[in-house]
Amino acid sequence: MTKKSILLLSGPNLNLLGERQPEIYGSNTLEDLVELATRTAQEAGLDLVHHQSNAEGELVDKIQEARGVHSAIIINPGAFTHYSWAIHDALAAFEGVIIELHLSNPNAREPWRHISVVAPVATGSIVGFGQDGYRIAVQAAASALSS
Ligand code: CA2
Repeated sequence: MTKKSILLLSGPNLNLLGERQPEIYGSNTLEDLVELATRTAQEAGLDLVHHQSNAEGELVDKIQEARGVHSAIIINPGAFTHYSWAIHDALAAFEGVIIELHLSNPNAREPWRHISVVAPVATGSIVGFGQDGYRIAVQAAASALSS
């Protein structure tokens, strides 16, 4: 049987992690977080592919291309979380497990961050656990895929 795989998607500005605002997002770089997620996936017997983009259309393309290829999508959509109906619609067309992931807890921040247009089409959301969220999200995807 072929190995199941997870697509990890990172939205705008997450490539700047580790450079600014460590009090909100921690001091790890995106590379550190991807390494943690990859290691956790390997422990669960899953492959993991990562893609970061600052462009909404590129993220939509990656979500569309994931159909029939990846079993789960873990997505930190960055600020697109709060208004991208294009990402919402693309995720709604994906038949596998979808996990929304945030380093911070947007619900405890500015009011405009309290809305997520991704949450309604996600299997579940993991927010506020900092870097641990990347491990927890992969474990949650692995568990959902095995049930
Ligand atoms: O908490 C999260 O993971 C967020 O998705 C991060 C987004 C934010 O817009 C969401 O509301 C919550 C922002 C990512 C930008 O990260 C930066 C990191 C360092 C310097 C500047 C931005």
